[in-house]
Amino acid sequence: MPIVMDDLFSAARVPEKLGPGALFLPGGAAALQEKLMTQVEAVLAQAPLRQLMTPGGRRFSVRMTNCGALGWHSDAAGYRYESCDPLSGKAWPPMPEEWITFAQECAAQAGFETFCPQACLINCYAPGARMGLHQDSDEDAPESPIVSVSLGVAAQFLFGGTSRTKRVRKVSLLSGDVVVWGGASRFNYHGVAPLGVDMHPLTGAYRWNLTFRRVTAEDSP
Ligand code: MD3
Ligand code: FE
Repeated sequence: MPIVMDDLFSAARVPEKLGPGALFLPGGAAALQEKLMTQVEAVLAQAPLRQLMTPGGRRFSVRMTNCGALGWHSDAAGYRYESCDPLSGKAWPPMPEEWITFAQECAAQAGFETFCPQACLINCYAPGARMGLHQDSDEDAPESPIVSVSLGVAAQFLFGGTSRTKRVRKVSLLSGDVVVWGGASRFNYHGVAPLGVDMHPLTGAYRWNLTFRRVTAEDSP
């Protein structure tokens, strides 16, 4: 048998269920990438990227900011969502209406028809930046998925199981890829391998990730 592309590179670039409630939509945001990056720049003008501290006093290698009614924050006091940016004391920039609609369309494709995100966490990876294996458990909306959009330099995403010791699957996330993480996969361990030295026409050496999150129960305001 001849060897084909998929033997050398792992996965076909077609929609795929990565686990229960987890739907990979390769290129799901491909047509929106440039617009999204322009809108990210507008958010940064109001709420610049910052290197947060873990409660244990270590620095995240990823730089972050948020838009939406709530934003994720970390410092010595712990991980939490805040309605104002602790840097400025002002409300986070609003989430663009198109972002909300797009995140809802993605969630609906995975069967989450009532998703209404309150926060968009914006992560920026420079070469070498990484995110260790963790669970996202600072939200009080376990029924709601998280929708993630990757932009720029490709990364190896690590998708683990419900315990830290379960084996992890590596998934390449390219610019424009979308993943919906809900249902029984909502609390799976996950992380991002150190970003390589690479270039992307849209973002230069950087990778951006947008995660759309419900923080309080879906039937709350
Ligand atoms: C799987 N960000 O911000 S997004 C994070 O690429 C985070 O910046 C990564 O993990 C990034 O917390 C990964 C993909 C993601 C987000 C939430 C998940 C995957 C998930 C929740 C459960 C399982
Ligand atoms: Fe996470």
